[in-house]
Amino acid sequence: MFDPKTLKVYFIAGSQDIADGNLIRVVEEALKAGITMFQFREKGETSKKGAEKEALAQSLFELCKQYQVPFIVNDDVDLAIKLNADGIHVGQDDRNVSEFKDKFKDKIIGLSVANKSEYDQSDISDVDYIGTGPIHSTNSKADAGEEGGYQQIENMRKINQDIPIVAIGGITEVDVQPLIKAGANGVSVISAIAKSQNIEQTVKGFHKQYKNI
Ligand code: TZP
Ligand code: MG
Repeated sequence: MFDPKTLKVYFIAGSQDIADGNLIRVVEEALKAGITMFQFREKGETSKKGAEKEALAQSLFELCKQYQVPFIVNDDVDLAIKLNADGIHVGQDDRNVSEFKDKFKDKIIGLSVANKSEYDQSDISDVDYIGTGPIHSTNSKADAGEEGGYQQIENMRKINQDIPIVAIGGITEVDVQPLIKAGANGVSVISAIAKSQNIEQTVKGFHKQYKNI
């Protein structure tokens, strides 16, 4: 059974998101500080490909195991299967969940669902959580679409009262409480952690926000 608490401080990153490219160091610091899930999202022109990508994924997966934090692969279903990763996250334009769900029976399946029309065209019966955003503007994804604010989460929560929802897009710790009030189960971030000058403080700052809810 998927535990929605793993969505609380969900860190997403690829080497393209790290100033000096040292993703392993950043993920290790984030794990030490208490991230609750990690998604390997190696994307774009400068990203690693092929064997190099696989080796990086393997190293990050091993690190996540040490901290007992689920390791999720973005988009690359074949890589997730090959590594026996803890889960996969796909978007609306990626492979359809129905094509691979049988290979992820005891694993985590995440799907990006931004609005009602995307929700209506998605079969969420095998999906463990949905990612909804962008809440704010973001520099981390070129085609992120229009920002929906906290209302976007409220709208999604009205459509489905049960599905675990993680908010995404330009999120910092000040957003945690309003997003949880709007119906999210957690927050997912790239730059807040990837570009932080003090990863420990940033991750702990996110956790603190959940204390007064
Ligand atoms: N999907 C919607 S917004 C986004 C993704 C992957 C990027 C989130 O990154 P950041 O830096 O936390 O805005
Ligand atoms: Mg995708």
